[in-house]
Amino acid sequence: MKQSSSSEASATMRVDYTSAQITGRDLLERTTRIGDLQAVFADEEARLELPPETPVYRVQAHIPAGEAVAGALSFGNTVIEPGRVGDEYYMTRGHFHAKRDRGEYYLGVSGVGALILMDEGRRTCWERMEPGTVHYVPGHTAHRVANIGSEPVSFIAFWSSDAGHDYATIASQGFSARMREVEGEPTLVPA
Ligand code: PAN
Ligand code: ZN
Repeated sequence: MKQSSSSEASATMRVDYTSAQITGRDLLERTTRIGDLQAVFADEEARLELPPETPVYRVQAHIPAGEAVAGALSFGNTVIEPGRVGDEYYMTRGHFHAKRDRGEYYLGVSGVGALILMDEGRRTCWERMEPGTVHYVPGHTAHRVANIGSEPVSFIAFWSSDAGHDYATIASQGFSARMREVEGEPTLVPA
């Protein structure tokens, strides 16, 4: 009788590296629309002029161990449509991780994006995201992505399952700078 065995198991998930679309089971999916983004963009009047059902970004997430297990990893995608609210590019809501020391990787898949990073001293910088770029979001750093191109922006993210998302701090204090179109160029403008 054999003491041990080995066998090939097939991967249960796949990623399309042209669109970041994930297929497989146990995927959470969420679409965030203009109507969900109250007070996120500077020009609230311009936001209210857009149809509230307009999709801004969608996320797929695979969190196999749930969100409470230290050491477990999750991954997902984000696809942000091109567009602007006033002169500010469509972007994600943005957050700190609730467990502040948890970092994250973002991998650019399609389109041209701006990863906006803000540390706890409210120092803000940005990195251009393009197909193939790799971005490390350190702990203690708020992060959001703006679509600064004319095609959808997509990226894949990997994070600690127990990181948690603190949206409240950004909702009350915002980022210290915003990605706006200034003279035709994406520009990080102090808020
Ligand atoms: C990402 C983000 C995703 C959507 O998966 O959750 O880009 O952005 P908001 O969560 O700010 O709406 C991530 O950073 N996870 O930790
Ligand atoms: Zn995050």
